[in-house]
Amino acid sequence: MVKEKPESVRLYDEDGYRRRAACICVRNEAESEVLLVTSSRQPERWIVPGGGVEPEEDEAGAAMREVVEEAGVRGNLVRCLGVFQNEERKHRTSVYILLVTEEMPEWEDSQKIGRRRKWFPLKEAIEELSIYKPVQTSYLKMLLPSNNKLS
Ligand code: U71
Ligand code: MG
Repeated sequence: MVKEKPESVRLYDEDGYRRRAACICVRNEAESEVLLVTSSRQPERWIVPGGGVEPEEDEAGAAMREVVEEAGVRGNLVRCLGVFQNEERKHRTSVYILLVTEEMPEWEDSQKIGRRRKWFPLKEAIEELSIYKPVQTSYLKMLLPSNNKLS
């Protein structure tokens, strides 16, 4: 299912949920620091960079494109954490871990809308998101060491 919006095209899955993709950008293999960006509409709030999947791209490609546009970083995809549903906003986001190798000094959204980026210790990022972004909070929590260890 395809629906036009002013600047881009929104794609929907078979259940009518908008398809999104996002990257949890990590600074090192310990995954102890993550990169958040400011919200487009409320620049004092921090969010996980991501956005709508566009025609003729897959979820992983969309996730990497979105972080280039919104956060100005590139890197290597480490793994997919899963697909996370936001029942209130009716979208589903495929979430990847991206190990960042390059931070561009300027990027599309820094120039267009003054979007900022900042590294947060994982626990602080979870605190930042917990009020306004419960679904993003849920996938960041999957990186906590207590959810991660084999033993
Ligand atoms: C916004 C909508 C919006 C979404 C947008 C959300 O523009 P953006 O990339 O920063 O993200 O704003 P946010 O998360 O930065 O505060 O939320 P809002 O509460 O301001 O309405 O997300 P949601 O309400 O659907 O959760 O989605 P649409 O449907 O208004 O476009 O843009 P998104 O999903 O990231 O898409 P893209 O491709 O523009 O980055
Ligand atoms: Mg977005």
